[in-house]
Amino acid sequence: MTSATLKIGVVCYPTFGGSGVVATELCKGMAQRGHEIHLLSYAPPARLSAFDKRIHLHEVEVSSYPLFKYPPYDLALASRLAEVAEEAALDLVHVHYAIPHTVAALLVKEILGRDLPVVTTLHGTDITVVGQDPSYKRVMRWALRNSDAVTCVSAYLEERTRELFGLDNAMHVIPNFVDTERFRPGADPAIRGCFAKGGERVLMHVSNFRPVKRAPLVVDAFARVLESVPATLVMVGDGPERAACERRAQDLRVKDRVRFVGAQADVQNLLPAADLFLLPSEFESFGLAALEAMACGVVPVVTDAGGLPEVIRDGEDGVLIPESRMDDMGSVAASLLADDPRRERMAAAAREAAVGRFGRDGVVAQYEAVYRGVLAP
Ligand code: GMT
Repeated sequence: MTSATLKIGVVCYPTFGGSGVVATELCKGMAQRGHEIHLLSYAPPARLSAFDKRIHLHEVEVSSYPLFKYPPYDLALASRLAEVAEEAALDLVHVHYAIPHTVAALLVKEILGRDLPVVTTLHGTDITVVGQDPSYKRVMRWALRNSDAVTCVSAYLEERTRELFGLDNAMHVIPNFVDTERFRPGADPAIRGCFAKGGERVLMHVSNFRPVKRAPLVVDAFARVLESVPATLVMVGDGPERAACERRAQDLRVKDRVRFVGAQADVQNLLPAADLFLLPSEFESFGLAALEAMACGVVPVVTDAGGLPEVIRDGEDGVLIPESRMDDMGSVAASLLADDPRRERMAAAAREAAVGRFGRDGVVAQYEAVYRGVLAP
């Protein structure tokens, strides 16, 4: 069964959040290995840009009814997944982000009454934030115990999962990955020129602006940088804290130096235009956006928290700032910008790390091994 083509059902969120990005990139990687993918989501995933004959998209529609204050997405997903599993004769289902995807997939297994292995990939907030909510915790524990395999995107997340859910099942740590052909150094002069008209430095932040990202701290750090280095800050993405960032930029009188470009599907074209990437998150189970920056040869300056130290080696291919010194993010960034040879050395090491440790093919192969494992008699 090692070389047989697999029919894989994949469930994910379609948004720009990391779990949707990883799921979509993994679909592309699996399709390239010849597998047939059936991707279910409530909208086309943001990163699914080009047509691929091996990737079949199935949108999940949730109908509303006057009685439903909360339309049951999980049931609509389970119904659609059951149809697809039957019609396409799926071999297994891989869900990204446990809530509510794992429960829907386990329900389908019951509905079909046949062995349909369920692989759950935990991404972070499904364990550390949402999963801790008493409204979901017991169901989450059951879902994780009943998955045929559970994978975590970092050793940190595996440890947190064990600790928070008291699990003793085997879990696989499989890091996130980046397509280093698409994400590569070399800024488009037109894009760089549009951010740095007068040759100033470019700092960038990419996120969904959720509170855990602490995006307003990026603006604080940038204001500090401006005290000694002419620069532009590019804020990519959108979400609940974007307005707070805009206000902060106004209050600190740096608004004319900050560009809010909103959510972008082709971040691989923007990232190479940056000199530094700032991510002051409270924690990250992995920090995919930082890895994508590294692949583009952009030095990440991030919080020393969660799984980030598994991605970035402090002082070698990026900078990890301890929580107690977050106020120093601006001065750390300014000193890197003032020392080009050091920054360039780190940028080259960052690219090398992305290619060597987090390249797509090696990681996709690890997921395939998990699939083969759950299918083994
Ligand atoms: O918080 C986000 O950025 C979204 C979230 C998701 O699941 O969509 O991201 C989590 O998963 C990413 C992909 O595995 C990781 O790179 C992020 O670190 C993780 N976010 C957090 O842990 C806060």
